[in-house]
Amino acid sequence: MKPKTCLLIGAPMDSGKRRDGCLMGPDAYRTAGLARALRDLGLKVVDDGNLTPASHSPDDASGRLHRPQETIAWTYRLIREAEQAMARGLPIFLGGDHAISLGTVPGVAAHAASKGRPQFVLWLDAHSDFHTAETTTSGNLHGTPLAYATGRKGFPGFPKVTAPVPEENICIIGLRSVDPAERAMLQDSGIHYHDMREIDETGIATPLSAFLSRVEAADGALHVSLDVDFLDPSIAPAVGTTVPGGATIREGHLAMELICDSGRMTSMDMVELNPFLDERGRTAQAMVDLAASALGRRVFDRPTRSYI
Ligand code: 6HN
Ligand code: MN
Ligand code: MN
Ligand code: MN
Repeated sequence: MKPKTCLLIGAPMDSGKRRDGCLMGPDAYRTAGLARALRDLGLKVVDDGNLTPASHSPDDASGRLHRPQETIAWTYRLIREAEQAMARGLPIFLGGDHAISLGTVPGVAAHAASKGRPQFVLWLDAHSDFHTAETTTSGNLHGTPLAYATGRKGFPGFPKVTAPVPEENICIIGLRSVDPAERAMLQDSGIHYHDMREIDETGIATPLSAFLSRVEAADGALHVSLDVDFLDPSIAPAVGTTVPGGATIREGHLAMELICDSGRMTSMDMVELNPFLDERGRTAQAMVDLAASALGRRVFDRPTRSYI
């Protein structure tokens, strides 16, 4: 069998929030040995280098939103790159802040739609990122990509989302910081969401396996969006939006191992790493190790099992 080709696509986007540093993310993953870790698994790895945003007019500091023009320009560029990359392999988008998903998710979903395949999204995050550009109270657009990908209104100036992801095809796991407007919209949506209390009570395998079974049953494509702050800050300090009470390193790996076993993952984001806040690279390393688990690293092979 031909080895799977993983495409490393750097998106050093830093405009989705006010604290600078995520632009160093892609190179921190490279320094932590992402390509080597994946090649050691027998995968083919192509590093596409780093993207730049489309040309755009300069942002000024007057508006409610933080750097909207730059973010829109990145969104245009990433939608196109993501759609094209899907024809070449399994793209791993190296953020950059989570605003990169304004482009990556609609881009991969457009590709799936062109193949007549349903797109699913797994959002591993302390936050739901379900604001629109109109409901955000912080003005930080990294808090909005999931709403945009579902085709919600409230994103003036952004490209039209041609293949909105159906809400029922989205699962969020890891929640522990959700703003009031997001909560109201989530509760009113078809999205499957699981907070850390639920993970404490049932374990992470229960909701994740149920979701992966639905992806399988629909023969869907699966995009995994992994925010550093899904993990507990004690093991992943290099993120601007730490929230205590996150996933343990084993919960993170079990999630990745189940994703790998499902054989469904077709694209991935690794987002919000701020290497400026890291401690001797340990957060970058933890994220690289998780990506390796998602793509096949394990101690023992296990017989394929059915979920639920
Ligand atoms: N992230 N809900 C907060 C906001 O500013 O809208 C936090 C967003 C965090 C964004 O997780 O990528
Ligand atoms: Mn996020
Ligand atoms: Mn987050
Ligand atoms: Mn559910």
